[in-house]
Amino acid sequence: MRSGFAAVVGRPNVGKSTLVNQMVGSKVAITSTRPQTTRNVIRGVVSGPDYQVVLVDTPGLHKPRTELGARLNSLVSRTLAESDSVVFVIDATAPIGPGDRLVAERLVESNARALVAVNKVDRAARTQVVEQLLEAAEWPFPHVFPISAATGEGVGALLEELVADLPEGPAFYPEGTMTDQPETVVVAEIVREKFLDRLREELPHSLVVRVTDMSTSEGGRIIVEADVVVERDSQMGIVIGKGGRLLKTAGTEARSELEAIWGAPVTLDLRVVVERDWQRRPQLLDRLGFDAS
Ligand SMILES: Nc1nc2c(ncn2[C@@H]2O[C@H](COP(=O)(O)OP(=O)(O)OP(=O)(O)O)[C@@H](O)[C@H]2O)c(=O)[nH]1
Ligand SMILES: [Mg+2]
Repeated sequence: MRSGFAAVVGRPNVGKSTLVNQMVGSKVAITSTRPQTTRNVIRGVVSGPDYQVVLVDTPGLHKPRTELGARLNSLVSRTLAESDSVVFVIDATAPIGPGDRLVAERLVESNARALVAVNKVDRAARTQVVEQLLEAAEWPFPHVFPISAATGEGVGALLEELVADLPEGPAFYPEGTMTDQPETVVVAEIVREKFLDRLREELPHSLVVRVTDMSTSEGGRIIVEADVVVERDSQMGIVIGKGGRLLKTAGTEARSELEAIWGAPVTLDLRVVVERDWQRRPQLLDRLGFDAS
């Protein structure tokens, strides 16, 4: 049996979480068109007859501007230090830039044997993909794979190489496990996802969701209460939307997804609250579950 932990790293928005979901075969991490969607380390488990790879999805590495950003970056460093291997994801639809080079440098510094995944080939021109592959091949990493995390193209070959690189070891999770996240976190993330693509500019970053209560009624209905936390009074109205429309649409979508997962009726009670500048305040970050390094 081969087993181990593989960190999935890269700059924001390159498709790390989409890749983890594709490899696990189930949605364990939320995704969006907004950079910095992922804000904690999420483990997705891929089990085969003679292997278990624990993929560790990480927040996109970036130049931090807030206390939150700094905490997210140090989370990535710690994950790298604890991993057996690394998948370094870049985006074929945009030229390799300073953001990607920053990640490459960090990987070289930490002596990681990274597999480079050139992602989103389904949306890139052939010449663009070839150019990226050539450029990525100049980094001192052993393999470069063209993939599409969205369609699954090339993902099998990447997984095969990842497994071949793993040390001999036991399974870390029981068969059938797909993620290590507590249910309240999964629920909060699903709710947050429904807002992300609908919000503009800085607002996606200002949003955090906290499940405050979960219970099951006698009839088997699951009742979830959650706070949708923003940073400023002015953001409250935007999140609620005209006549409550945005809150309602996002809430309905989240509720349907939860009903599909649980196979039970769900009541989702969302409350919008303001916690001023939570991204910059260490105590609030602690309370919202973002560990300090
Ligand atoms: N066309 C296409 N789109 C993709 C592919 N992979 C990811 N995307 C899209 O790219 C966007 C970002 O994907 P995510 O998986 O959230 O990216 P991420 O790297 O996890 O982003 P952060 O968590 O913010 O660092 C989403 O809109 C995805 O649907 C792909 O292979 N093809
Ligand atoms: Mg992500």
